[in-house]
This record gives sequence, C-alpha cells and structure tokens, in this order.
Amino acid sequence: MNRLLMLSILFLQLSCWAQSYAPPAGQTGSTAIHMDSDVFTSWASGIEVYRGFVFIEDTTFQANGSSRATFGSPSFALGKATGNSADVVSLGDSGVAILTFDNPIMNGPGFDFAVFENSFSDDYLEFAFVEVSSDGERFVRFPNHSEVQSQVQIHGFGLTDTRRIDNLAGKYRAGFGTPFDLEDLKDSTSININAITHVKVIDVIGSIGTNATYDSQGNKINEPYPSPYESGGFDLDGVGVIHKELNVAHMTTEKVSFFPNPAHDQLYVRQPAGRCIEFIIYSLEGKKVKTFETCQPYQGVSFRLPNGIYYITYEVSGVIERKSLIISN
Ligand SMILES: [Ca+2]
Ligand SMILES: [Ca+2]
Ligand SMILES: [Ca+2]
Repeated sequence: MNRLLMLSILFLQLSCWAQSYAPPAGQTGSTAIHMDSDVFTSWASGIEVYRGFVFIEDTTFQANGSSRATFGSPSFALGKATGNSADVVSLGDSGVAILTFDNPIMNGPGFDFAVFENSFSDDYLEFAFVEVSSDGERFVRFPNHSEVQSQVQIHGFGLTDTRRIDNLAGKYRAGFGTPFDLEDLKDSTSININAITHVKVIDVIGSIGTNATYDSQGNKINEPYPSPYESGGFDLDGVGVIHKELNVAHMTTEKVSFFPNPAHDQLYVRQPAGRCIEFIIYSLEGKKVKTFETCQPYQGVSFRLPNGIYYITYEVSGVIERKSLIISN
C-alpha cells in the first residue's frame, strides 16, 4: 500500500471517529452544569406538555393503557432540577414541553439557561431539540449537530458518545444540565434574545427509519429507539435560568451582585441597567489593589489577584456598600 493511500484511509477513519464536542460531566472541557451551581438564578415556573406516542411507528401501541407517554406530571419539570429519575415528565416520541419563567431570559456572558434530563449514565442518552421565543408564537431552534453514525439503529438501551452531539438537550447525566447560549441566535429576527419568555423542548425521536428527526445540517439523529414505554422519550427534569432580565421597574432595591465568589480570574457583575458603577477592591489590610467600572447589566471583568479575602466597595444611589470577595486560584 502506498503512503498516500495509507494516509487517506487513516484520514477517513479519523473522520469516522470524529468527536468534536464537549465530553461528559466532570471531564475537562465539559460544559455540563450541576443543578446546585449558583450560576442558576431561577427555574421554569410554568409548563404546557403535549405528550408524544410511546411508539410512533404504531400509534395504536399502548403502554400503561395509553398510546402516549404518561410517566410523571408536567409540574415535575418546574422548579429546581432534582436529578431524581422519578421527578421528570416523559415526553414520548416527538413530544413537546413549553416552559415559561417569572422573568424573561436574556443573553448575558456565556451560557444563559440549561436543560436537565434524567439519564442514569454518561452514555445512555436521549436528546431533545431546544427552541426559544419572545412571544410564545414564533420559536427559533438552536442550531444543533449529531456526528453519530446513522447507518445502524441504536436500539433500546444502546449507548452514545456525547462528544458527538452539540446543542441538543440531554447531553449529560441526571443532575447536570446541558447549557445553551442565546448568542447562537443573535441573527434571528423573529425573537429578542434579551427577552426570551418561552423555551420549547422537543423530543428527538431517534429512529433512522421513516420517522427520523434531523439535525440542523440534515443528518438523521440516531439515538435509542424504540422506547415503547410509558416513560418513553425525553425525560424533562427542569430548566434552569442563568441570565434573567432585570426588570428595572420592579427593582425596589438597586441590587448589585457578583459571581462566582470565590472567584478565580473572572468576576461577573450584575447591576441595575442604565448606569455605570465604579468598583474598588481592597486587600484585608485596606490597600487598594484594583479598580474597574461596569456599565452593563451583566458584565465580566478579568483580573489576577493572589489567593485571599478582599473587600469590594461601590456606590449606588449615594450609598457606599462593601462586600467580601474571595480569590481562589
Ligand atoms: Ca449568552
Ligand atoms: Ca427519543
Ligand atoms: Ca424535576
């Protein structure tokens, strides 16, 4: 075999093995966010569910006396995700959940919300498309991609390498959310990415046959199918909001907050809209070590400080406030 041929075969094999996307929760480079993370500021507070069939190829097929998924109650997807496999609503084949929130979701720095499923492992994965809307009428789908082969059906309890999946909910095991960044949809004209009122979660059927569902690039998405049970389809545990719109009219106290704390080399500041605030960081000894100004409702600030406890001070409406800030590198 000549060298060129060998190289081409190697290249072909490498492309078949492509694993382009974030790995399972806990591994370096994973985007999974644990349900207890303090990045979450609120959770879905309203829901409508349209259950899908337990077996879309035979719509007379019944599980637990119904041709549609019945497991769980829609309200099980409200409030904080629990990671408990029984605290979910099962959508069935191509079933849909539409969630609403007390405050609209906005496009802050990085990820803006996350969807939780109840998988018991890193590689038994059921997926869902995610769409958002600013009026409950016009929805836009997050661009998504599956690199999973679509020649051989992944059956019942077959496994999937999550590194082959991008921007579909369900990438991670129970207790870990798949995050979405509204920045991905910044060119969409039918929604306002700073005022998202509805999140729609739509079960990926998973069949590579006549009922196939497709990713944004036209590939069939191959995932465990069929799952003709009352608990078939995507199992929605919760939707956590990271960046929510600050409704200035509702702000009785003009709150300023920081996260994360302890911080490493980046601090995000939330503050009332429409003003600039100067922040001063002092060491415990009272030495000024850093000043910065923020003018956005959510803004990230990068800096390097030695490990330790600091004070951060700022003035809002004539009142000087002081908070402690821990740096842990
Ligand atoms: Ca964002
Ligand atoms: Ca499915
Ligand atoms: Ca739940």
